[in-house]
Amino acid sequence: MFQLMVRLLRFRFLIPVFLAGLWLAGWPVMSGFPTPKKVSAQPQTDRPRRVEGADTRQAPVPPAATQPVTTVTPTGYSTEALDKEIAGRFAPIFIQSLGDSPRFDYITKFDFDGDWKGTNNWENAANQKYPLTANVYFSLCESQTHYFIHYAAFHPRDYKGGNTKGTLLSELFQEGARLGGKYDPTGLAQEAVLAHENDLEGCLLVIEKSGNDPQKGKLVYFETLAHNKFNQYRPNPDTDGNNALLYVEPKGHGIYSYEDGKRQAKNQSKGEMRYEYRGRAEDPEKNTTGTVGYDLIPMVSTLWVKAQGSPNETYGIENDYQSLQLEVVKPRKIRAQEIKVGLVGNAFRGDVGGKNMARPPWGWFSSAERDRPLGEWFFDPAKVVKRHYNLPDTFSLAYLHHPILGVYRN
Ligand SMILES: [Ca+2]
Ligand SMILES: [Ca+2]
Repeated sequence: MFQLMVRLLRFRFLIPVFLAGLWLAGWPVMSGFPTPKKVSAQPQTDRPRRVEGADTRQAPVPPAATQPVTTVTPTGYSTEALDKEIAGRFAPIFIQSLGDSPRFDYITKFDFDGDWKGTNNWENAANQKYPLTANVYFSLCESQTHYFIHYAAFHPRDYKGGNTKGTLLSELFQEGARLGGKYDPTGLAQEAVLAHENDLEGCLLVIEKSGNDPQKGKLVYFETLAHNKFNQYRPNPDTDGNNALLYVEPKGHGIYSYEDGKRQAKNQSKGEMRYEYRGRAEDPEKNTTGTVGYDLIPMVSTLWVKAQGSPNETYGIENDYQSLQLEVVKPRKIRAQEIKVGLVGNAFRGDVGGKNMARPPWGWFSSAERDRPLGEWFFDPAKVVKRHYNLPDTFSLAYLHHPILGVYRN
């Protein structure tokens, strides 16, 4: 007890520094955007936000297996090229707002610096010898009636709160947490000002199938992730078509549906960059048109593979997802199947502005639905979308293709 008192006294000088930091950061002025074009979804409780990376929940123990457990085989399957083609056909357009440091707002890949180490990305993002070529991650699964495609945009830095000030504040928060202090009773300050190494944000597109020809599919719903909350939308026929038009915040990189108007534009200090899928990864710093072509990278053979066998240089934290219960389409019938996932890395290794602060899509969660199993939005999007949009039973929950979980179309 005496030792604890001594430690607390030793760090008491941080309190005024921390309060001054909050004042410098302009908190609580910085907060998330109201969401445009929202559809009525399930009632959502207004719970305090939490910082990315702070979630330590375990997936609940699923019911007993009804079918033999399938081994997850993350790499190499025969229709990889088809999946990329489908993901390319419906690839969103990202309007990336540019803040004070445009280079840190360019969408790129985790290994932009030639390695899979997470702890040198903050530093290497500032090194001009590494081009931040335009890449977006994707993962596709397919039910009887729909395609579900997750897209994820990586940035080496989340610099909300500033490149220096934000990290200083983050470290003060970490120190506060280490000492057991409750310096942020609302939870809002953490989300508003924390800068950190590595940043992955994204969206989920729902495509209604028309027979087996992906070209005839139609975008019917999409959801985005911003500030630990999933936002639900229906496509706007004037702007979205089959390719959702998305707005990516500067600095913190939360994603929303794009709104034409001043509200989103007021946050950009250096204009914006339009990212369109072109099947090649262009360099925004060599671009003079304001539109840059991006390439798609499958998560299944990159981020997902690296998440097996963590902790490692890419992932600093793992989570035991245990097993999932999904409906899987087998020849001529649908079966409930238990699929073992087990230990998987679920926070990228990073050490600037706090440890392991950014998460891959299976680590994303919504503060509005904290009672749901971690990773459900990624692993079982059919069930989540059916719930969010109150869809009828004609919306299939049975997967015929889910390569991340080792389920492949016949
Ligand atoms: Ca690296
Ligand atoms: Ca972020």
